[in-house]
Amino acid sequence: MNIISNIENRTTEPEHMTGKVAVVTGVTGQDGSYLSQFLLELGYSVYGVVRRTSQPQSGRALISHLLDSPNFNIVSGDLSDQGSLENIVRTTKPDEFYNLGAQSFVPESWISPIHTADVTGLGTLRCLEAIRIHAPECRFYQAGSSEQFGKVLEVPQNEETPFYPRSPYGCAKVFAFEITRNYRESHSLYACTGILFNHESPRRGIEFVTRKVSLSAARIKHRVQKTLEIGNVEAKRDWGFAGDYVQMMWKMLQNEKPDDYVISTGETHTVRDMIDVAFERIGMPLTWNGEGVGKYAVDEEGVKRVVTNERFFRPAEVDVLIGDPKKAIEDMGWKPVVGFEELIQMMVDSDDELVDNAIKKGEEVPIPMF
Ligand code: NAP
Ligand code: G4F
Repeated sequence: MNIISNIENRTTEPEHMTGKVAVVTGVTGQDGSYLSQFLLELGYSVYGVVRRTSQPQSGRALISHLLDSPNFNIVSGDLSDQGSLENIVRTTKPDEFYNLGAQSFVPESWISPIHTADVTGLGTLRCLEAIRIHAPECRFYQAGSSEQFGKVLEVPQNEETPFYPRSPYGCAKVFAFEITRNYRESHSLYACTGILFNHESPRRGIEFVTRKVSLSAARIKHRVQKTLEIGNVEAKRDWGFAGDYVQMMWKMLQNEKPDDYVISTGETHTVRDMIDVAFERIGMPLTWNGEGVGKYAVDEEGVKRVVTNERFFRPAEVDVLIGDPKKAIEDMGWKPVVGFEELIQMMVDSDDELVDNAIKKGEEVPIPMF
C-alpha cells in the first residue's frame, strides 16, 4: 500500500501496474472494501479516497486486509472539497471512478440535511466535474439507492419507476442520479448509476438494522445484553449480499454504452422476519405480541427479547421496497447468489464470533448504539 497524502509532490506518473486504474470514494465503508478487494483481484491499481479523521487506524478497519497490496493506494480527499477531488483525478488519470462515498445513514439525514445534501448530492457533481475537466474518458459509477423510490409509485420498482424520496438522503440521491444522467447526455461522459436496493454483510455499519439485529442477537446469546430495542418492524426491504452487488458495479462500467440499472433480489421481507431468522440462529425462537409501538417478542421462557421504541421510528418511513432486477439479469447475466436467510445467518455467525472473541480476550464487546 502507498499512502499518498500530498499527491501534488509526485514526480512520476502513477504506476498502472497490472492493468487499469480505479478511484474509489467511500473505500472505508462496506461496499468500498468489497469493491476494492474485487478490483485488486482483477489486477486493477486502486486509489481509495479517505478523508481525514482524528483516529485514522480505527476508521480503516474494513480495509486493513488490503493495506499490504502493492496495488492499493490511499489518497486523501473529501467529497465536500472540489480541489481534493480534482487533484486525485488529475494525478491518477483513472480509467474508472466509483463514487461510493456518502452520508449514507437515512435517520442522520434529518439531523444533518445540509451536510447530507452537500456530500451525498453535490459530492457526486464534484466528482463529475473533476472527471469532465481532467479525465473525460474515465468511466463513472454512481452509487444510487432504492431510497430514491421512497413512497413507491409502483411495485416492484424498476428503471422506469418514478422517484418519490422520503428523506433528505433520498432527495440527495435523486439529485446525484439526475446530475449523473445529465453529464452523460450533455458532456458525453460514460456515467451511470446503479440503483441498489439494501445490501448487507458482516461489514455493515452497526447502526443499520440488519447489523444492529445480528450484533444484538449475538450479545443476547452471550448474555451481555438482555433486550433489543427496535423501531418499525413492519417495514419491508429487499435485502441482498454486498459481495454480490459490488460485482454488478464493475460490470456496469464494462458495457458498450453507459446505462442505469436496478440491482436487487426481487424478494422483500419485514424487519420482523429478519429478527426471527437472527434469533432462530442463536437458538432462541421468538413469539410476537402487541401492536404498533407496543409490539414486542418473547423467548420460550416468556422473557421480553425485543421491544419497540418510538425513538427508532422515522419522521417519514419508506414502507416497502422490492426491486425488479430483470434488466440487470437479461443485459448482463448478473444474479444475486446469497439468499435472505443465508445472509442473516452469515451476519449472526460473524457477530457471534466477534462477541465470543472479545469476551475471551477480556476486550470491550461492541455495542449497537442507534
Ligand atoms: P457506508 O458503509 O456508510 O460507507 C460510506 C463511505 O463514505 C465511508 O467510506 C465514508 O468514510 C465515506 N464518506 C462519508 N462522507 C464522506 C466525505 N465527506 N468525503 C469522502 N468520503 C466520505 O456505505 P455503504 O453501505 O458502503 O454504501 C456505499 C454507497 O452506496 C453509499 O453511497 C450509499 O449511500 C449507497 N447505497 C448503499 C446501500 C446499502 O444497502 N448498503 C444501498 C443503496 C445505496 P468514513 O469511513 O470516513 O466515514
Ligand atoms: O437498515 P436501515 O437503516 O436502512 P435504510 O434506511 O433502508 O437505508 C439503507 O438502504 C438504502 C437502500 O434502500 C441505502 F441507500 C441507505 O444508504 C442505507 O444503506 O433501515 C431499514 C428499515 C427502515 O424501514 C427502518 O425504519 O429498518 C427499519 N428499522 C426498524 N428499526 C430500523 C430500526 N432501522 C434502523 N437503522 N434501526 C432500527 O432500530
